[in-house]
Amino acid sequence: MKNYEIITVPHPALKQKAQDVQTVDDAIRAQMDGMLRAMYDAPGIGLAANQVNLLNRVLVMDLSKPDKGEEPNPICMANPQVIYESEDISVMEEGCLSIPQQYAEVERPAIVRVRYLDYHGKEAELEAEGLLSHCVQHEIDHLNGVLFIDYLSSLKRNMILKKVEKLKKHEAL
Ligand code: GNR
Ligand code: NI
Repeated sequence: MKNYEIITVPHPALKQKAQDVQTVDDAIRAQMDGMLRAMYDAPGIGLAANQVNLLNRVLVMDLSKPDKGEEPNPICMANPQVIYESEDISVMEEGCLSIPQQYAEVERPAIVRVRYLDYHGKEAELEAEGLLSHCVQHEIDHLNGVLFIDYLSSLKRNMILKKVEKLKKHEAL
């Protein structure tokens, strides 16, 4: 399995729009496996292709808590599309593996329904609320070149970008 490195801001791939995959073949499945590995290692609850410098519309998530003895519950998506979003808004503190150690409250539709191709290339749907809803929207944003800091004021965004720059200098992230 390939070892994927997670890129951090200001890498240009994080600002680019990823392209649909044609079919979920063995190469895409290998990518999903490698992304899950990178996500579990980080650790994080989601990862989008842009974050490993690949510009196809693939994302992975797992909200299980292995430290609490829970079984893994990986969710792999290709070509995800939001087909419903609630009027209701949810506010939650978000973080991002590509913006290390920075957190901010983000407002999103509380409930979304997403249509996608699963690990086997089969069409599937997921209705999400709570943390899963924030996570899947955060990952789909990545595929569109959007980061959670893009929802903040430019003052807050620039503060966060400067903090990450400092972190990278001091810890060689
Ligand atoms: O690990 C992650 N946690 C998280 C928390 C709240 C909302 C979204 C996320 S996704 C993030 C991993 C990541 O950067 N995915 O792109
Ligand atoms: Ni992220």
